[in-house]
Amino acid sequence: MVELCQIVTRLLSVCLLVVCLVISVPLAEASRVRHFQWEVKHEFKSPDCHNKLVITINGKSPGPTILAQQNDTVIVELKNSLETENVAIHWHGIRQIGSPWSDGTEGITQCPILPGDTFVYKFVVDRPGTYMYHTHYGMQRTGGLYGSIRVALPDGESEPFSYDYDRSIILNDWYHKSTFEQAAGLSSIPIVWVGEPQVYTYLTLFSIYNPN
Ligand SMILES: [Cu+2]
Repeated sequence: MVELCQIVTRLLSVCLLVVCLVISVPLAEASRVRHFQWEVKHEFKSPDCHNKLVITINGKSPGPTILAQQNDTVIVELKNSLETENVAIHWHGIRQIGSPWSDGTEGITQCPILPGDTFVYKFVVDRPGTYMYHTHYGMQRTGGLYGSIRVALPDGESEPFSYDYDRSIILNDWYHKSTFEQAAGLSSIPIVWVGEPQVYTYLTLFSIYNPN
């Protein structure tokens, strides 16, 4: 009788293990790794027909949109090709659970990325939504170093509302004076103000969301 009990107990354990494996395999496959290689550099651009020095990611400002699904791992290999400036990117709204060193708050969670250096950011996007990333060094945001992160629900899940399309818009003040002139002016005594932005809403539309 005791032996029978042991056999039944072992069989139940094996069954439980199989059930756990069957459940966990699809969960593990559901999240993906989204790998990006970015190069940050200065380039002359004229988004409003006025040529000026802009900070780009892979030739673009705003930078590329990160498209992912909930629980995906995002890896960004960031090369700093600015000639004389450090850089760090903060992923605004991403909780960085278990990855505080990828938060991008230069001087707090990481050393700045020096010119010529590459740093690898790796984090999980654990909540769906639209987020922003931006530089966390000096006044580089005014120079155009930012972009969007869009995290969709996992496959098979849908939002509790309906809509016809989904687009993101980034608005930013756009100054014709350089970030260096602004920074030097703001820290001067008396203060030197470069004036109001030449374009109040620097607008970028992204296409209909398709993370796959
Ligand atoms: Cu922020």
